[in-house]
Amino acid sequence: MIKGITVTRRIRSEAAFDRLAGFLAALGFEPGKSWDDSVSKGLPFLAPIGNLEIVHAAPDAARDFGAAYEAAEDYLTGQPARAAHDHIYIEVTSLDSVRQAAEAWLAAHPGDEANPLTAVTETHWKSRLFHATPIPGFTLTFWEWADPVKGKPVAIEGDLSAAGMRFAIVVARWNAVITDRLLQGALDALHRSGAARPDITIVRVPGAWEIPSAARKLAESASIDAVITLGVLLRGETAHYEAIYNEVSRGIGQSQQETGIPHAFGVLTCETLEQALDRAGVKAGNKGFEAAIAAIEMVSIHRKIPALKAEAAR
Ligand code: DLZ
Repeated sequence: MIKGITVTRRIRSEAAFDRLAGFLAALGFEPGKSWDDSVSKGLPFLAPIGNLEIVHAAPDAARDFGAAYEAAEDYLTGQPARAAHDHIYIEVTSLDSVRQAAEAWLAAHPGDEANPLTAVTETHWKSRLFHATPIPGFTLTFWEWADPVKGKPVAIEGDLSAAGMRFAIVVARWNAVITDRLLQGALDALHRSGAARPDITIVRVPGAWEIPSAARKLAESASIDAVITLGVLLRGETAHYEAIYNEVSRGIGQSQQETGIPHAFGVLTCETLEQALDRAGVKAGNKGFEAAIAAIEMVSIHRKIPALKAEAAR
């Protein structure tokens, strides 16, 4: 099985070796495990992705590579490089920042190369590049795609605008001193994100145990886009705490899965009242606010996924 690729370059003087190592480290390469024996020494520089690419190019393909490339020699033989692509390409993000870092390093460490850095130029393959020659005869090409998301997975993410979305908030009355704060946090998030008052239905239930049943009824009503569940279970004060908690979380999860309506989970499980207060806006954020934001994001994601499917089908 193929496991990895190592490209080696023999650097003739130790001073040049050290200079190159400093340059590569300054540009963000992660140094690998070095070795040193009586004959030679080596220092790998790692990149997250590597590949072996074979290239066939027309004789004038050197046009993209410019004077620095033309001057480059084969590192092993010291002879002029023969093929335009016999070269190390380093793909980067933020090419201009990498060039700035290279320029700063080369200014601070002047070497023998008169023009160690070329300007950034565009290529015929929809990318931009520059060449760096930190030691004579050793040119590296740094490049990036002109389209910054090319080749990268584009994540689908929900927007945080709640305008036009309908929400139900199911809130337990048990431990109301806490759940009221969770409710205020959730309403704050919804209103700040653009939800309209008539689009928010609040349902109060006796305790956390009753949340799944009300949530399910609302989710099945076809009149809402997401349910936000709010409650507090205190371990010290709740008989059969584990059993109640398991059933509440299972019921909310089941309702979400079986109805397809997003259910945000804002049921706190705490050791003490003080801990619950901290999570309801005193010290550790407001979990009601966070649950409402999650609900908005999930509605947005649900709306985007069918649109993507339709786009893919076209
Ligand atoms: C009974 C009970 C207990 C002991 N503790 C809590 C709690 O910490 N948090 C909560 O939301 N509800 C609690 N309840 C009430 C139950 O959830 C339920 O409302 C009642 O058992 C009635 O079915």
